[in-house]
Amino acid sequence: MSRLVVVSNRVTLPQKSGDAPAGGLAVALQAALEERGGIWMGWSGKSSGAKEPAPLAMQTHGNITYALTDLTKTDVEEYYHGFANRVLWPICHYRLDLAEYGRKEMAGYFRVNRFFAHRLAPLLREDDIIWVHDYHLIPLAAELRQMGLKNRIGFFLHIPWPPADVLFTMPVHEEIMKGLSHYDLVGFQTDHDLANFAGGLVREGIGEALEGGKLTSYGRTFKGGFYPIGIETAAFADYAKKAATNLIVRKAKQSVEGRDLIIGVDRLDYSKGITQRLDAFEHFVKSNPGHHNRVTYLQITPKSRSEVPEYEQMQRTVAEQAGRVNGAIGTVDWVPIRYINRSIGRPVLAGLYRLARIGLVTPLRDGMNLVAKEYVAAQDPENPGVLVLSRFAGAARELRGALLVNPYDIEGTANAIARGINMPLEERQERWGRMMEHLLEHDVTRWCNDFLRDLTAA
Ligand code: ADQ
Repeated sequence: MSRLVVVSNRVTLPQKSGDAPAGGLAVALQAALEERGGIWMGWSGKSSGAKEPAPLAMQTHGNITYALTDLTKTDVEEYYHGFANRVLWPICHYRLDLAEYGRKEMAGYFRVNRFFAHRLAPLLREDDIIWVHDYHLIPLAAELRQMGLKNRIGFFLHIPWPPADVLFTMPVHEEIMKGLSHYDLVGFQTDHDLANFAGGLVREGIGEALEGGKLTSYGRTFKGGFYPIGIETAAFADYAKKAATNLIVRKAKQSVEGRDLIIGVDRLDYSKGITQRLDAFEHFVKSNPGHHNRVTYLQITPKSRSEVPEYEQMQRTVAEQAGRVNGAIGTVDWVPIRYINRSIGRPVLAGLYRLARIGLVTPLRDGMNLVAKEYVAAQDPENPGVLVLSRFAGAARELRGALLVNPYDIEGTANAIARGINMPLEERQERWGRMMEHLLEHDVTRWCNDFLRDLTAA
């Protein structure tokens, strides 16, 4: 079996004893690397003012070597905050209005990808299989090919791929599409993202979709596929079951005694639709007086990307909105919204999902959304809760037992909350059973194996 080399913007180092367990994606990639032997390369998260970052820092654990590179401050500003998070992220989430193009940032993005390629190449063997992750590193294969590398290289995009009319507003869209044609396999979360990508190639007159999932553009033939990412379903269900004895989960349970809990868990990001969701909750309470003082909405949202102005602004907006709604509908003995800005370990998170009667997952656009899957996996089969899910999350194409909503439709989402809270046990069990069966079969290990199987065969 060939050695596997994973490249991603950030690397998850192995857990030390006593650490909270890592997320499913990291665990699955580490397992694949351990089995085949391999390297995981990425940015260390550190930056310095030096012109040239320090040499790669290498750590070997078992069969895996972790290769971490620092970046310069300018690199981080231009490549990471600049182009990746202020151009590609909004464009891929259909937010043309938030994209900020700058020549400097675009150049920085391609420069850092070249830098990654130069740091990676000396570590590679001829028959290594290389798996590149996500929007930060789209041009990496082109840079490696330029250096003469013939290895099999696959790419997986964790976020959505937009339709041509959205993508083409980006000045360097052609270079980005060209970058993808240097891979042997390009994987998306859903058939919809793949169709958008193939449609863009055809629209621009630079490529064609052939039989058997093959695509051709810029004189290269490569494979396009969709691989909906899963979670560590069985392990997560187990955390949830065992969490009943956890002190934090017990305290949370006590504190919502006699009320239905609604839970939202998201990184603070405009794509997650948090403000629309708070509006929908407020509308639900106002239009269902019978539920006054009978529901608690817990929104757990660790801050992210605070260096980007839109995110900093959003932190203020959401906090103010939660305060305003609590002021408007709360009473002396009822705080309707609990808004928490911290990260929570997976076993406790699983326990909190299990306490919640409704999992409210309403992104405006999301590649997949793992929270939706975690919420389902955490439920008690005897008394499962209801998933209210945005139709614009990749997960909506799989989780057919959810109540699907349009997150822009505040009243529609409020109605779905009401329907979920009033749903009879039998219907909840039937819907949950269908989703859980799917999640057990399509877990993150299967996702990883499916992608690697197709990459090996590509
Ligand atoms: P994200 O945008 O980060 O991922 P998501 O899929 O929901 O979105 O994953 C978030 C993860 O962070 C979940 O595992 C969740 O449990 C965890 N998390 C969120 N808030 C937390 C908190 N307060 N404490 C602890 N953990 C928390 C990107 C894409 C998604 C895609 C994934 C994987 O945007 O669409 O599903 O990658 O491919």
